[in-house]
Amino acid sequence: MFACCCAESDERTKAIEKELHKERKILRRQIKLLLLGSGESGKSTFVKQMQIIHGAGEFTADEVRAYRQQIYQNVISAMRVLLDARQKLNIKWENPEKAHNVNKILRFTGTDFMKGIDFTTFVEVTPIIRDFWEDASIRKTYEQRNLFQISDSCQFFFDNLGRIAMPDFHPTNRDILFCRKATRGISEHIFEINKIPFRFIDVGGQRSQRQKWFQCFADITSILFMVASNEYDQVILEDRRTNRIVESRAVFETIVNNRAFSSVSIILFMNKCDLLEEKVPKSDIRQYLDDFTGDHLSVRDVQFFLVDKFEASRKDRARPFFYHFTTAVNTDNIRRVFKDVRESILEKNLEALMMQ
Ligand SMILES: Nc1nc2c(ncn2[C@@H]2O[C@H](COP(=O)(O)OP(=O)(O)O)[C@@H](O)[C@H]2O)c(=O)[nH]1
Ligand SMILES: [Mg+2]
Repeated sequence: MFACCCAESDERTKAIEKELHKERKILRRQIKLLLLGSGESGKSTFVKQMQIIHGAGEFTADEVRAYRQQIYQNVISAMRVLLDARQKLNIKWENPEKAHNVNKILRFTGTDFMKGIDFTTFVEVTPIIRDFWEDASIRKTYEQRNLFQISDSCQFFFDNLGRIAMPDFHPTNRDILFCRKATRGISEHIFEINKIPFRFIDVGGQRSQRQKWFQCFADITSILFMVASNEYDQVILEDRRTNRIVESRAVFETIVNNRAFSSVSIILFMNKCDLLEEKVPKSDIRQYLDDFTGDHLSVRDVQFFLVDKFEASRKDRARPFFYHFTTAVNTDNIRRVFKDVRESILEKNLEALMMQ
């Protein structure tokens, strides 16, 4: 009886070992990519692109419905910010009559946004929002947006207001890519690409969220570090004082020099190239980063200055350094860049597997 029991447990052990071996094999093959970078750099937008390129290609009906509400929220809260900023910057109304409608927008509170804005509420205020957006004083305020905190995507939504306010508005992938929703906590997304599971870990980027980052540090294949390259003339939301590039570089410095990542490849994404191109001719980088050298009107010079600035924060200069210039809302751009990234990651992973 004793022997029989042993044989049985032997069988079981073997089965468990086989199972474990299989799991380990899958885990070893799995690529785990951690997206890091400060708030609004484009991490979640990058994950949306993965869903479009390597996932279902579109968003589920529930997701689309939620994004529709979130877009209403984006529009109203951006106009709230503009109205508030106009007053603080003391920009005179071109037409003082407009002041009568201000409270119809300012009355929306954080609780309204939490509960969600429904269609009826949204269409009620759409004509007022359109009227404000066409107003010269609000445009003047918007021109000075580096002085206050407003989402980069608001112009896209204001310019598409007629379509968004239609009863049958169905957000397209493009609308969803532009939609802003701050990430809280950690979310994981798995896409199988050519039979290899890619696990993307998206985290909140603001200061209060960053202590959660270390929970995701085990078994990382690569870190994709996002930087909004257009934010050189802006300060961070958290303290409204620190230059956004200075903050982002400081975060990069702690990640890139962290011993836990000595064998992890870190790839820098200099994102928001489209917005950088618009900004460079209008806003002189030398006013904000006085160590700038080169032609301040050249987008290329600004881009390489920023890359050098991040690269210089690395203590181990012998490690390879990878970077890409990206526009995360552009699907073709991300498809091309991620193909490159994927190939280099797989190559490195294969080398690591062979060494085991
Ligand atoms: N124009 C433009 N907008 C971008 C780009 N990348 C991200 N955004 C927008 O910037 C906002 C913040 O992006 P998000 O992915 O939420 O940043 P996260 O905080 O790093 O996750 C969203 O409204 C995006 O649509 C880009 O390359 N170009
Ligand atoms: Mg996010």
